[in-house]
Amino acid sequence: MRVLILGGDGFCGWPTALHLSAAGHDVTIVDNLSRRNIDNELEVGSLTPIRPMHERLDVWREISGQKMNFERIDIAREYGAFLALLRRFEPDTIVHFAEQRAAPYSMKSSWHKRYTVDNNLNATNNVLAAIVESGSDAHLVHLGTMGVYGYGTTGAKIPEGYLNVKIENDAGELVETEILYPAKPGSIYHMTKTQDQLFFAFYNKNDKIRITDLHQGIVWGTQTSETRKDERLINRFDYDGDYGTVLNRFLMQAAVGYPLTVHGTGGQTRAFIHIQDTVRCIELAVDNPPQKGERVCIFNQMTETHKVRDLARLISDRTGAQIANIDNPRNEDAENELFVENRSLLGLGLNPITLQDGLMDEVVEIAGKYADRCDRSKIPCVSYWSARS
Ligand code: NAD
Ligand code: USQ
Repeated sequence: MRVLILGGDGFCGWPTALHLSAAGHDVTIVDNLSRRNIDNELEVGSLTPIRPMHERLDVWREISGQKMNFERIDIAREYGAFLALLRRFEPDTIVHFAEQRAAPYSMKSSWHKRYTVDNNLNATNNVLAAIVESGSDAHLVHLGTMGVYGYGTTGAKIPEGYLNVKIENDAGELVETEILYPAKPGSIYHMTKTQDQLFFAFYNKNDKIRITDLHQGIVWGTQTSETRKDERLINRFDYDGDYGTVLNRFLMQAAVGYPLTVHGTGGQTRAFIHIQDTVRCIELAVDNPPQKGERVCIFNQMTETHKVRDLARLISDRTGAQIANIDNPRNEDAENELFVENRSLLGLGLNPITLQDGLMDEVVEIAGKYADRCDRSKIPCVSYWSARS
């Protein structure tokens, strides 16, 4: 298949591009390198020494014999260039990662809120509009988030995107219907993902675009079987207070001797998936497109749930790291439960990697190896959801 990877220079996009190329697909990466520019803005960098895009592609060609192309396009702003690429490349599948993905970054200031909304909503709408205008029949696979469902505790399992409800009509009868699960975003970033869902529902109904929306949990780990092949293919590792996600941050903090930064009581329950499973899930989605006319296919892409404090305890017990409970910079429930339906991807053949599989040790090892690249002053999360006096 010809596959376009939008956001293919990023943490999930790069290993996915490698994995799909290794599987024999003809892959072209699109990225505007905004994530690397945000590193410059925040004066921080990936803990791992990621290489420039053209070096990455040259090394991959050298060791695999597979050629991937790269197009530097801002899909939120350069609509004409993206449309021309769709016409030229005629992809069978488009995998869309190209959004600003950090909740703390999206809440830093009004500028960051406006940038995140502008970038993410225009990126998704441009992709959909270009598919229609080019007459493409490409299957769009989008990386969404578990965060669209919110983190309240209902006691019920969160379904895969849709909810059956009964509404009382004027005659007092109960009418059954199906709706998108009510959106409950916890940050401006998560809010853009809830809006993406409406774009997908509309273009799917109006233009019959085939769409798979993967509601992914927090990704942990850094290496996949392809990125491990050569140090120059190494994936990025975000550890700073804006982009670092909780489990990778704790593993890295343990490696450099920094007390684990548990927000509040650590009673927040979240969904997790290892990066190797991320690339496998995307491959499963690419290989199993919906039929023309089928509603948007929504899969919950996660393999396990954990409370933040349990992760901290687990890592502390393994490594001897200290735990520091700090004031929560976010506006979120201090405690929540989370039960998630995830049978679709399991049914397609996903064999989940879990925290017990020894991969945590690999992350600690990598973090230890590159510890001298860590700027400890960038570890605290200083993006606040509400103004502080
Ligand atoms: P990332 O920031 O590392 O990668 C995103 C890539 O998209 C970057 O390389 C960036 O330069 C590019 N990009 C952003 N805006 C663009 C634009 N307008 N035009 C072209 N390229 C653009 O993020 P990631 O962690 O790889 O996440 C990828 C996707 O997966 C995101 O949409 C995110 O919401 C979703 N997701 C990530 C996680 C996670 O834990 N990392 C979890 C759930 C969902
Ligand atoms: N947390 C800590 N200490 C830290 C960092 C985070 O206790 O040092 C807590 C946060 O307060 C939060 C939880 O850990 O309760 C998760 O935070 P996170 O930064 O790991 O994840 P989040 O902001 O939700 O965002 C990440 C990705 C995003 C993706 C989302 C999936 O950055 O792109 O959409 O995970 S999900 O969480 O399922 O919505």
